[in-house]
Amino acid sequence: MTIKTVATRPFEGQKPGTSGLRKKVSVFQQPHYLENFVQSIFDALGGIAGKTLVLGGDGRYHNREAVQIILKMAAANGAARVLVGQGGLLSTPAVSAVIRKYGTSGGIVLSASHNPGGPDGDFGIKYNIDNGGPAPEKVTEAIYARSLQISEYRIIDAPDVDIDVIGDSTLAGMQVAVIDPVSDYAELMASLFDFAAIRAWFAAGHTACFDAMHAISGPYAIRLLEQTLGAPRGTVINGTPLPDFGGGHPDPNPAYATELIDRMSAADAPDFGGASDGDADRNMIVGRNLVVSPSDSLAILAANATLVPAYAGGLKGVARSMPTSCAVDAVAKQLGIAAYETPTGWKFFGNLLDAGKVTLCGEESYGTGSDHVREKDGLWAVLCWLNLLAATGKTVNRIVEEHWARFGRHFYSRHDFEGIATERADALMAALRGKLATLPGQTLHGLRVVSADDFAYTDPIDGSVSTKQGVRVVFDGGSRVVYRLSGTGTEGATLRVYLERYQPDSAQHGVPTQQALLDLIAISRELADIAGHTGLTEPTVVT
Ligand code: G16
Repeated sequence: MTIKTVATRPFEGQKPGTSGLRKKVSVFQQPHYLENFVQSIFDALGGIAGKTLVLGGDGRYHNREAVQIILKMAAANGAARVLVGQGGLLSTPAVSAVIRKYGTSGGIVLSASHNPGGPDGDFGIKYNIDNGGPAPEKVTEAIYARSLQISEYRIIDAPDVDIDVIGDSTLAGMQVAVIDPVSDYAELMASLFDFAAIRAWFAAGHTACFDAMHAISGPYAIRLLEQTLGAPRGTVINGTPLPDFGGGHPDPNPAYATELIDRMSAADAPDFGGASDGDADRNMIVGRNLVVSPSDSLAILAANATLVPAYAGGLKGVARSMPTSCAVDAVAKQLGIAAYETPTGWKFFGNLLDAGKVTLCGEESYGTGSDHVREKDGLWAVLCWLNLLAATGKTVNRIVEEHWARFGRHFYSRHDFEGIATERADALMAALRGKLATLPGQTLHGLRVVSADDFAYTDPIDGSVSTKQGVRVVFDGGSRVVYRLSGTGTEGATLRVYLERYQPDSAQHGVPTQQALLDLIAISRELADIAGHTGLTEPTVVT
C-alpha cells in the first residue's frame, strides 16, 4: 500500500455553515472536492498522526463512498485508529456519545441533516471535537482558511475496507474498528431514563408512533422502543434508512412529517407521536391533534426534568438560541436557575455545557438536548417525553395545557421564504439593519417597539464574539419578530422570520397560532418589505 500525495487546487465556498459544509451531492462528487475539505480538517487540527477518530453518517447517498475516502485519507495522514459505524452509519448524537465514551480526539459526521438526499439531493460533512460537539467557530474558520490554501492531500492507494462486518482490521498500519452503531448510544439512554416506568406504560396498553422518515433514527428507535421498552412492533414507521429517504424530506415538522401528523389526528390516534430527522438529532413531539412547538417542548422538559432520573437533582441552567421562544426563560425564572441566549447553532451550547453552566438546551428548529452528549438528540427528547408520560400518567395534551396555564403561553411560529437570490436576501437584511436605530418608540399595527438590534453574542466562557446573528425587534409585552438568513441551505438564500407573542391569559390559549400572531405577521412582512425585495408574498414553509 502506498501513500499518494495528490496535487490539488482550492475550491471556492468550502466555508462551513450553521452546521458543517453542506452542498449538492454533485458538488461533493467532483474530483478532489471531498478530499480537499477532509485534508483541510486534518491540517487545521495540526495533523492527526497518532490520533483516534470516530466516523459515520446518516446513510444518505454518497455516504459509503465518502467513508472509504476518509478512511484512506486518515490512514495516509497517520491516524492510529478510526471507529466507524457498521455500514458507515452513525447518527449525529451517537457520534457524540462514542467520542465521549472512548475519549477520542474527535469525529467526522457525514450528513446534511434534514436536507433531502439522493443523487440530486444534498450531502454534508462536519467535524466534532473531543467534547463530542460540533467544532466551534474558531475551528471551522481555521478549516475554511486552510481550504483556501490547500495544494495537496494524502490518501492511501488500497482496496476498500469492509465496513459491513463488526470487528477490527488494519489499513496501512491504522486500526479500523467497525462498531455497532446503536449499542453505545442505547446504553447511554438506559442510564438516563426510567426504562422500567416506560416499559410499564407500554405494557399497560399505551401506544406510540415514531416516524423515522427513512433516516438513521430507524435502527436506534427500533432497538430502544420496540426491542427494549416493549412498544408493539410497528410503533416505528419508515424505520429503514434509505439513501434518498424514500424521496422524502427528512425534516420532522408538520409540513414534512405528514404521515405522523395524519396518524395523530385519526380517531384511533396513538397516545404519543414523535419524529426525527436525517441524522437523528432533531425531534418533533406530537399529541392527539397537537404538535408541540419545539420551544414549548424545551420549556416543558425543563419544568418537569426532575421526573427523569438523570435530572432528578435539578438543572444547573438552561440555554436556548436567540430566535427560540422565551418559554424556557419563564421556567428558569421560576426555578431560580440561569437562562442563556446564544446564536443559532448547537456549537454555541458546547462551552456552556462543558463549563457545567447548563443542563438542558434547545432550539426552535426542532432541536433539544442535554449535557449527556454535545449534540441535540432526537430520540433522547422522545424518551424524555415518554418518561414524563409514564411518571405522571398524563397525556401530552394535558401536560402542555397545564404548562401554559402555569407559565402563560408563548405563541410561536417560523415563516420561511426559500429560494431567494442571495443578493436580494442580503439587500433585505442590510435595509433592515439600516432601520434599526429609528425603530424603538415607533408603534406598528398598534404595537410599540421597545428595542431593535442585530444580535451579537459574547461567549461567557472563552470571550469569543459572534456578530450579525439575527435582527430582532421586541415589542411591549415581550412579543418579538426576528429575522435571519439560514446557514444550512444549499440553493440561494432562505429568509427565516420568527414570530412570538406572550399570552398570560388562559382563556386565550386555545386560539390558533397563526391567528394569535396575525398583527406580528403583518408587521414582519411590511418592516422588511419582504415582497418588494424577494417577490414572495407568502412564506414557502410555515412551522
Ligand atoms: C443545524 C444546527 C442548528 C440550527 C439549524 C438551523 O441543525 O445544528 O443549531 O438551529 O441548523 O439552522 P439555520 O436556521 O441556519 O438553517 P441541523 O439539524 O440542520 O444540523
